[in-house]
Amino acid sequence: MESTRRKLIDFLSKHPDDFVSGQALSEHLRITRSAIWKHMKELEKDGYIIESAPRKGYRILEFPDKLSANTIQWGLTTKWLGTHVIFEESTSSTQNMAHRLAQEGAGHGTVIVADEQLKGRGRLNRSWDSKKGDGIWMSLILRPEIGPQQAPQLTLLCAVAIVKALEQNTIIHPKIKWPNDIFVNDKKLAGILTEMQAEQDQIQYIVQGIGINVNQGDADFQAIKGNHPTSLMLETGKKVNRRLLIQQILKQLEDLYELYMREGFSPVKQMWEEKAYKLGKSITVKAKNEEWSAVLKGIHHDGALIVTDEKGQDHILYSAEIDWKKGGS
Ligand code: BTX
Repeated sequence: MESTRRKLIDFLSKHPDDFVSGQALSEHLRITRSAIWKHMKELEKDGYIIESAPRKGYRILEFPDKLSANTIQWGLTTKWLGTHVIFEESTSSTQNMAHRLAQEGAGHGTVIVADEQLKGRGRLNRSWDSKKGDGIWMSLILRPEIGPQQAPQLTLLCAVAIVKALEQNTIIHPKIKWPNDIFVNDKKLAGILTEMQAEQDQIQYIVQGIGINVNQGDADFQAIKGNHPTSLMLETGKKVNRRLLIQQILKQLEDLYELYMREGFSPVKQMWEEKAYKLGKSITVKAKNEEWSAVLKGIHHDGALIVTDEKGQDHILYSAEIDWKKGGS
């Protein structure tokens, strides 16, 4: 049933501006025309707006922004990332769900998406505001064959994939703030939370959380302290379709992940540095209860941050907060 609907969407998507006749659909899918009609009605329940015209057939007028496991999977062009999608209207955190599912054996590439998180979280247990219906709140289960010390590279890889998908889908050109944030016009648009379960030298699984503000307005951000938050709608002036963006992020992520597995971190490092926020600029480093000024130089081959202090000495930082307000440009 579901695979028929998926084929139906795929077929109609290939003719975005034209009507496709009931006869052509029925021949392509090898089902009756009345079965086609019933499937169209089901698609409308999932939020598709379908125009049907006598003697012409059907065409999709609008793809749904409404998220469901089906709408995320239909039209998804990945090979393994998202072959299993779990969708919840509301959950405490997709990270928690992903950990539970991974412990129960969920496979590499499982994707968990929620329309709302009641206890979304960022790094160091900071809270992540996850308003209903307006953002992308999702976690991926990955089982990479890499050492635990390489896991931070996946945060950087994920950030590059998100930026590429945003550039493909919108007019903005976001930047990546090490280690896990996406910024646009000096405001925080998205964050990544990579959590790992490992034993000795082996990763059991990684849960990669992605939070992107999509259609919030200014009023939605009043309770958020710290960096100025922003959304895609605030930056682009129009609503952005979350389903399409999720599909593009998953596709970019899968492609980059495969490149990383084939060629290592080096190509990802290069792409990351091209999109890096404040590269070559003055920043403030906050680490181990100290604050000092430095210039952001780049990332190390293992994903750590390289900064140059005021005496010209390079430092490799594995965990630190970077800020730029006191650091000047
Ligand atoms: P982070 O620790 O870099 O950012 C958390 C900080 O960002 C908060 O302390 C607050 O100042 C600010 N903040 C909170 N909510 C927002 C928001 N919506 N937009 C901008 N700034 C905000 C970043 O952590 C990693 C976030 C990952 C979120 C995803 S959503 C899906 C998955 N599930 C889950 O619980 N977390 C991840």
